[in-house]
Amino acid sequence: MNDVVIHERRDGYSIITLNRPERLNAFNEAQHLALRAAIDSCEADQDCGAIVLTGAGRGFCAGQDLADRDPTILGDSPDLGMTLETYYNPLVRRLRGLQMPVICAVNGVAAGAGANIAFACDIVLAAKSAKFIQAFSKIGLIPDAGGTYWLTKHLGEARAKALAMTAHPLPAEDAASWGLIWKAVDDDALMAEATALAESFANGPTRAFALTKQAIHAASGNSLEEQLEVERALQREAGWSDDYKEGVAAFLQKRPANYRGR
Ligand code: T3D
Repeated sequence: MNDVVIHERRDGYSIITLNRPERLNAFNEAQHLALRAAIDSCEADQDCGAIVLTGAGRGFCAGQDLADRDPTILGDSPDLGMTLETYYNPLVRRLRGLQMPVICAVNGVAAGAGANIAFACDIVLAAKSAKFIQAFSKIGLIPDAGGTYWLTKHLGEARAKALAMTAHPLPAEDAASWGLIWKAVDDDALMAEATALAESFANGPTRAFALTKQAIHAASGNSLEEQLEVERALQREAGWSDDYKEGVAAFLQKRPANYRGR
C-alpha cells in the first residue's frame, strides 16, 4: 500500500505531500495521523526551516473522506464535534503554531476542510487551475477547520456567507485577487515557486520569521495600542539575535547575509 503522506526532506526544508490521489487526498484517519507524524518530524528537525504542503495527483485535498461518514455505518447521531476536536482543530492549531513558515502549494481542487487547511498555512500559492470550494453546505454542514474564521477575516461577511452557503467554486486567481491567498501561478510553475520560497526562508532569519508569525497572529484580536506593545516585545527579542547583527553587518559590508536562525 502507498504511504498516505509522503515526507521528503530537502536541504533546509521539507515537502509534505498528501497522497490519496484516487480520493483527491480526502482525509481519513490514517492520513491525519501520517500528516501529524510528518509535522512532528519537521518540528524536531533543527535543520528544517520551512515546510511545503501539497497534494498528489489532480487535487490538493477534498476535505473529510465521506466514505468514512456513510450514515449506514455511522448511525443517527455521529459526533462530528469530536472528530473536529480530535483531528481538524489540532491540525489547524499546529500549522498556525509552527515556528517555521508553512507554504501551501495548492495543486488542484481544495474542498471542505481541504480548503480551510490551506488557509491555515502561512503562505498559499495555488495553481491557476485550482479552485477553493466550501463544499460543506452541499452535505448539510457548516465550514470547519477554521473556515468561518478565515473567510470572514479575509473577505468579510458578505463574501464569507455567499461562499459558505452556495459552495461556489472560487478560482485560484479570484482567491488571490480577493486576498484569500498569496498568489495564483501557472500550473507547471507551482512547485518550482513553492520550493524556491521554502529554500529562501530556510536560508533566511528563521527566528525573525517565527516572531513575525507570532506578531501577525496576535494582530487580529488586538487594538493598535496592544499591537504596538506586542511589536515592542518581539522586536526587542529579534534585536538580541545573532541574525540581526549579521543582517546589519552584511548590509553595511555590501555582502549577502549568512543567517543562522538564532
Ligand atoms: O466528518 C467530520 O469529521 C467533520 C469534518 C468535515 C470536514 C469536511 O471536509 S466536510 C466536506 C467533505 N468534502 C466534500 O464534501 C467534497 C466532496 N467532493 C466533491 O464535492 C468533489 O469531489 C470535488 C468538487 C472536490 C471535485 O469534483 P471532481 O468532479 O473534480 O471529482 P470527483 O469525480 O467528484 O472525485 C474524484 C474521486 O474522488 C471520486 O471517486 P471515484 O468516483 O473516481 O471512485 C470521488 O468520489 C472521490 N472523492 C472526492 N471527494 C471525496 C471523495 N471521496 C471521499 N470523500 C471525499 N471528500
